[in-house]
Amino acid sequence: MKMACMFGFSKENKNKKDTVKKSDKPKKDGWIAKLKTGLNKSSSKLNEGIKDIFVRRTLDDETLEGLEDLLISADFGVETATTITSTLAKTKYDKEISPEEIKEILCKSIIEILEPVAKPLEITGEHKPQVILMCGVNGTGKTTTIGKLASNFKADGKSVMFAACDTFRAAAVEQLEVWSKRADCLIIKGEIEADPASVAYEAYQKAREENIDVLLVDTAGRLQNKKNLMEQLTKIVRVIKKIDESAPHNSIIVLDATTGQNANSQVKTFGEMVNLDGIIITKLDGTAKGGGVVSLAKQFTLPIHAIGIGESIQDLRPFDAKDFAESLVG
Ligand SMILES: Nc1nc2c(ncn2[C@@H]2O[C@H](COP(=O)(O)OP(=O)(O)OP(=O)(O)O)[C@@H](O)[C@H]2O)c(=O)[nH]1
Ligand SMILES: [Mg+2]
Repeated sequence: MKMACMFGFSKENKNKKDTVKKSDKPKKDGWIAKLKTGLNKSSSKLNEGIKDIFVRRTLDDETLEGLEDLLISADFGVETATTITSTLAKTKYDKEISPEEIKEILCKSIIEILEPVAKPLEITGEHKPQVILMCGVNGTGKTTTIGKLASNFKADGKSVMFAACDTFRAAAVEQLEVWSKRADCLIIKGEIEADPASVAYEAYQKAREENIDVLLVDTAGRLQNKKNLMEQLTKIVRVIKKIDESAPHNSIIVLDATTGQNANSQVKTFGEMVNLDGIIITKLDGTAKGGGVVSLAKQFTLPIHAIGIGESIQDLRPFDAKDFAESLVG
């Protein structure tokens, strides 16, 4: 079952959770409903647009162009929009086509783009601790996502530690402390305005001494154009590497789904600073720009590990291509 191995759970736990498959069903319905609500704006736009364009029911240059424009305006990005419309043109050009058929083909194309990147975040056991660095611009949901991840790892029997490397604001450390209590895990923090890299170093050493399974490193939100802050992020990575060259074992960018196309530039800039190897998308329960997720998948082919669909501890789910595409197309 998807939920069981979503964040790389152990075999025993997988089996244990598999046995509760049936009782999980209502929960799944619940979060899909949340996802659908979040994607409602995007899916209404797509549905109304498709209905308007295909009123004449033939796929020709004009309708194709209309569809391409619609996809671009729905945040899919030019490249994705062109790919989808040319796939459609190959099989259906000059043929009669209904809005329902368009939706079906669109859904299939989206699944094809998303499926290769829908990969769970795995705790492999290869490194102890597995160091997971979380980064991103201000307010995307890094700290909250760390709390949610920790809760999942703990439920799977892993020991978890937080490194509070957002040392700019006292409130940031306090927020992470609240999550450490909720998820029942350890936290290492420095003095306020301490060098975040030194906190990361200390936490990593402590986690090794205590044989911790997962070290989650919370960093301050930073705008891509703030050079010194971006350099500070690379310093955190450099210092972590002094302990183990292969760490951090995951560098994840947290993106806010309501941002749309700007998320692509965030991935690009952070990717120049740290070796990003995964994405988590939050706020898909809000008024998300769902097309943006497809655009991200197409442009970067980075794994999308999970999605946030609310503010509470249980509101993090594995990214499922089919569920997402179906909710987006409506
Ligand atoms: N609706 C919704 N809200 C979320 C989600 N994830 C986070 N939030 C909210 O977004 C706000 C910012 O979350 P934080 O976790 O503080 O974000 P951050 O990236 O750590 O912020 P900085 O440290 O200031 O950069 C909080 O109010 C969270 O509750 C989500 O999936 N859905
Ligand atoms: Mg934070």
